[in-house]
Amino acid sequence: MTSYAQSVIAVILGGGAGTRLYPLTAARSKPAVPIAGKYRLVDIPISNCINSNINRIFVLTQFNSASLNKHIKNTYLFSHFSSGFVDILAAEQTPDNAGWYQGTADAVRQSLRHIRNNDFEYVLVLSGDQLYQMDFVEMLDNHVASGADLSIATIPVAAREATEFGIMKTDAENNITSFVEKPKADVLGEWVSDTGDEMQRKGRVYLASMGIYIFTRKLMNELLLNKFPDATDFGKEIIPSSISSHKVVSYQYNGYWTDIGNIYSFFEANIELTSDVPEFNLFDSSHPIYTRPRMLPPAKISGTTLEKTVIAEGCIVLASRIENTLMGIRSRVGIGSTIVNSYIMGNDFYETLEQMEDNNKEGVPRIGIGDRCYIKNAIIDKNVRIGNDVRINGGAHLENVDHTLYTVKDGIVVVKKNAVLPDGFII
Ligand code: ADQ
Ligand code: ADP
Repeated sequence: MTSYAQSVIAVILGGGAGTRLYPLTAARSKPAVPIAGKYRLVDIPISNCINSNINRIFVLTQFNSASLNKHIKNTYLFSHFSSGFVDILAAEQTPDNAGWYQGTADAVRQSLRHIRNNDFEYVLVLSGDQLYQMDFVEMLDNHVASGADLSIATIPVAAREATEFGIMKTDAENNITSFVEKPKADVLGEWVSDTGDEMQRKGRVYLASMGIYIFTRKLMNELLLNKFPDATDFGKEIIPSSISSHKVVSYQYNGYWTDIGNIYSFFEANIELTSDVPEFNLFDSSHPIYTRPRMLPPAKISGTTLEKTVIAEGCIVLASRIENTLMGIRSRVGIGSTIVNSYIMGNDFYETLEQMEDNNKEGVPRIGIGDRCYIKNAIIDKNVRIGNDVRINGGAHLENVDHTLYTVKDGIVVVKKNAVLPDGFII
């Protein structure tokens, strides 16, 4: 069977202003946000591409952080004999452009001059903030076989989520006949689709856009440059306006897929990885998730009761109890501490004994989490220093707040990168 993967350029939308994942995006670009203990957000779409034999990939980002560059450069090294690359295209000032990408379509439009230097037939547009393992080859085959100009990957969702997505209706041949971006709850009744028996039983009767698009090259140029040269968004403008004039096809996907673009969904998706059989399967050797190899030592644990806990390499754990928690690379937890329902991102480095001694003299806690701490419903960003007897009790009882050291969003406490929480600190 012919593979069309060689004719595809993938474009990963690396993030807008980054407010929804704040404070995780305060000091780094969104694609560089750590996820699942040892990966970065951008590893998910890149791995899906590589596993689908699509290896020419652009990552569009608002700013080009040193950490994103280092990660991409050190991870995605293709052989000299391959045409593969992963290139970061940061929004840039040019004589006819003020700077930032104004939206998803504007980001792709501004990047066309780089994308166009390649030989390709199809452009695969992906979001940078979703957790899923999808084979794009099937979607591509469907795109070609159906003669589509534009294909949109779709997933059935329930009413609760339908207002956050682009919702569409299709005809018997899966052609999209109408599309509304993020409909209000009171009009949802008009948007019910036949999504199949199994989905219907679960109440998932709305066909949502996954924000994953395949454009034929000709249509991409036509829409972005000629027809809608001022449109900034795919979901709000380009897609609703192109349905009537072009063949726009729905490719329904029924696997696990979740948007992780805000703190609540990001937290949930990470904690879900600690369940007995997580829906996102990191142990699937046919769809591995790639990341930077770090050559870290194995994790060392002593005196700890572990319940549904995922521990990355390089950790040193002396806690008394850890439950429903994801511990990222090089995490350190002191004696007698308890951690429940939390994502500890870990650390970028170990301290030397001299550094620890110097810090101790100045009353600065060691990197990681100290002794006798209690942490619940929290995300602890990288390189945080939490002293002894610190209590962080996240939950619905907390109001949203943005403190210099931490943020509370939807009951989840996010301790900011590099924050220092002195002994006895209480949230
Ligand atoms: P949203 O995710 O709400 O809906 P949007 O905010 O446009 O749409 O983001 C799409 C992707 O592009 C995200 O990964 C985001 O980070 C990135 N992005 C946003 N602005 C960007 C910019 N200026 N530069 C670079 N990247 C940017 C979209 C569709 C819906 C669909 C959902 C599915 O519009 O129809 O249902 O995705 O998640
Ligand atoms: P983030 O994960 O938040 O994006 P970066 O990738 O920018 O962080 O930073 C990680 C790198 O920074 C690590 O590889 C580490 O080498 C280096 N680093 C950061 N802080 C320190 C420090 N205090 N001492 C030594 N190395 C550090």
